[in-house]
Amino acid sequence: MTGGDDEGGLSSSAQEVADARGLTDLDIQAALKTFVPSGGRDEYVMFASGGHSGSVFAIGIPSMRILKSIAVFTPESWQGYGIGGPTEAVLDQGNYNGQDITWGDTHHPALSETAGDYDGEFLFINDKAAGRVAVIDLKDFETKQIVKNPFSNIDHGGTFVTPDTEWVIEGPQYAAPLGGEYASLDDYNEVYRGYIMFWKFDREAGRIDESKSFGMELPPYWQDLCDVGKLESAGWLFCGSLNSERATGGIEDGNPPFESGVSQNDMDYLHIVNWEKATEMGRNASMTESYNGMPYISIDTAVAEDLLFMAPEPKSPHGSDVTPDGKYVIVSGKLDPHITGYSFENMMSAIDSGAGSPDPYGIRVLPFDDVVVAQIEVGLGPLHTQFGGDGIAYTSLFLDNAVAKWSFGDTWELLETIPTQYNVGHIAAAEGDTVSPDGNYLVSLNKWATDRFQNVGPLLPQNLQLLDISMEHPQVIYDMAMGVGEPHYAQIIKADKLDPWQVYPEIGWDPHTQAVDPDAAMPGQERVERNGNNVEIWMTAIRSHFTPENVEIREGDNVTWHITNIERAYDATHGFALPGHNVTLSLEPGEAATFEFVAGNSGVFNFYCTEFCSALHLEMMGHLLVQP
Ligand code: CUK
Ligand code: CUA
Repeated sequence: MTGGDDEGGLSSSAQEVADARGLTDLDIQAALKTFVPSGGRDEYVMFASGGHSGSVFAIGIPSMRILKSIAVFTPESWQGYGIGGPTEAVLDQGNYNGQDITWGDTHHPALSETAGDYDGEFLFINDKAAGRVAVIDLKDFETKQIVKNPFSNIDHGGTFVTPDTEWVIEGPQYAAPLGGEYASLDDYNEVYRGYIMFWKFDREAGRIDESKSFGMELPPYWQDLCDVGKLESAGWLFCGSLNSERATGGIEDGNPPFESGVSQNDMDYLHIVNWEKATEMGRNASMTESYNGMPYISIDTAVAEDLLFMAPEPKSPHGSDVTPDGKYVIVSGKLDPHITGYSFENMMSAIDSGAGSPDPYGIRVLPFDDVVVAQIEVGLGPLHTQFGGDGIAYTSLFLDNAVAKWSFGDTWELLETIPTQYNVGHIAAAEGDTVSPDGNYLVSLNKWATDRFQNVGPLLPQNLQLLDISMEHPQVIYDMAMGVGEPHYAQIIKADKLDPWQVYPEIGWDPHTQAVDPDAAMPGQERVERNGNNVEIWMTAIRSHFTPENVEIREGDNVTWHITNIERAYDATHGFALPGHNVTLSLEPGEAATFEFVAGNSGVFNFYCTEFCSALHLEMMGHLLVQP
């Protein structure tokens, strides 16, 4: 608080501001908790998926300011991502069926972990729309790799990582025949499947190694959110599912619509997978099948090798979340007002004792009563659970517009519900998926904003609400309009665990290889070389000119253009826009890029710098002259 004359109050001038703006005492407290002074820093960074924007957003906490959008599956001109420059090759990795895929639906970001704790090095994100996973390097907050699930064109339950990030796991969702090939819905039970992918992560290379990755076949139950075990449950993973009915829809033919067809049974199946054991055989040709060169473990092998078990879970579950101590898996049923707590220890005893009976695919379903330790009625529409440390958990209540706070471990009970506005999907707690959550902030990622913001037309932003959960009775302390994409999940990392570069380490840096590009244009070596119809250009950029400034070529030339920002100053980014050729680059200090094109049209094209980099930024331009 600003020093006031009256005990504990605001100084008269601050009080005048509060009075003039009609702020209550709670408003003032919320403002003081979330205000970060000019030039100050946030304590945490939240990485929120951007839904069908195909991006990821880095957001400061507690200020709730967007610090950066990270283009992943969708081209973004501001970052020069996927528009003419070298990052087109990153996007192209995700193409399939002979099509350029230029959008994605990001759902579940996963920060890399070391010993179950976020280490701030990498971020992984899935694309539900195409069954893809991307790797973002947190050295420069840029997307480095996209891998395509060879078995499935859709995913959902990932990404999540094993406690030391040896594996990035991509969980499935809607079932389809292997590789997305055709099969009639009449053959649903026999042919349609889910495929969970185990992507091997090579931390040294900063890439997923497809040659060491594999999949596992699962029944067509619509696997949903997954989480990986930790500490006591290390080596195992858990995925909910929501269509044990194996409904195939067809409202147009008089069948029950999916919304009721997949919700007729009282129980669905929590999938319990021994991932550690699976990784021992995932690349073993005698233990696996293969599709398009990628091995996968069949259901039969998974059953025979004790890799896959199930437990019943109440109606239409959504989230499956492992407690920080690894002892329990928490499941929320969308159509069940309870959270259900499963004990990992009990699962292991049930597995060892041989209890349970097989599902139609021969997978042993453990008896519900043997593995469940508690059920708490928390409210309507429970979806996702997060943890606050010390046996405290929070579950989003979509239908109740609230977050339930409850305790687990010694006593399982509902403590209170905290209203949020409105229709909360995921929630994210500070360091919430680690072995030691911080218990101070929680963000409610609300699907509907309705009446919370200025009307900006019929497409509304989402409403991200920051809650102070260190209070005895947690409260919303900030509403952030998320007007650039619908976040599904988010993870929140302590800001001081992130250590990104300020500028690229050396001049001529290729962010794709994270090394100096041997072909990079270097200061003093700028030139244009012609070899027949092939023209190669080495250009540098520094405040406030390109060298060379004018480039003369001929129609039909094959052009290879290298350009390097040779600045060493913090924040001295230059853009490079080449009108008429669909090229836009963002060149951060030190960064080198190469792009190629065929000079299709004669004419004069004014290229220019798109970042207002200096007082003479407008002079930072040049001519591409293409002779007829
Ligand atoms: S899902 Cu979106 S609210 Cu994709 Cu994690 Cu639950
Ligand atoms: Cu460089 Cu503007």
